[in-house]
Amino acid sequence: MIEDKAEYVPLTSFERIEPNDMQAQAVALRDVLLKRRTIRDFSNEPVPRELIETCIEAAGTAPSGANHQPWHFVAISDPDIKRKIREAAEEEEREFYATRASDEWLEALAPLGTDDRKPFLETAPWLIAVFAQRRGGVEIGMDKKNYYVTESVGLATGMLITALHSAGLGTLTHTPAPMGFLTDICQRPKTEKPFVLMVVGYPAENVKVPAHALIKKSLSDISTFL
Ligand code: IYR
Repeated sequence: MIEDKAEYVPLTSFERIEPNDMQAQAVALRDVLLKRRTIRDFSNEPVPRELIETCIEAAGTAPSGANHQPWHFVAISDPDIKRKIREAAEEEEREFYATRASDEWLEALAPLGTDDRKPFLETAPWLIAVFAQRRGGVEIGMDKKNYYVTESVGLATGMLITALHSAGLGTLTHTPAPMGFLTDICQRPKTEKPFVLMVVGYPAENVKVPAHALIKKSLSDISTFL
């Protein structure tokens, strides 16, 4: 019994849903998630800090390797810092689109219509830089090896996107490559790796999304039941 090896406490938070309601709940959440679109054109309308804080708390509930919670979220609304991030990201992106990206990569991106201009990094009210911690531990101040860091931070980022979307916000999952500049600008330790830069806010009026993004694989494409 694992209970003999470690301290266990009763599970008090699990709530059983009426069997009749379970499918309806699953359908309702699926339909909420089906409405999420990545957007690249943001309104400058402010978003309350408390909403961002709550969504980060939701992200922080993700499962993680050995429960080390190897993530740190830097939420940025300061216009000067957003400008610095835009300038650094655009510099990297100019390199990327001009020389670094392979032809195959550029071909894959063509239907999205992206390029090296990233004005949304200043327009959007919030940027959330997500960092992955190679070392840490179950409590702040520890310096132990973390495990399954990429998987854990990926899960937390997915939950962050879900929380932001369900709170009525639009997002862009942005990965300027390389993202090293975020470590300096956000003043994070070198043992943390920038993972993703989430752009958060309301969509600009009459925003459009690439038709390419509406291609969704079906249940039978993405799953096998044995
Ligand atoms: N980071 C670049 C390129 C880019 C790469 C992928 I993969 C995308 O899905 C979208 C963009 C940019 O942000 O433009």
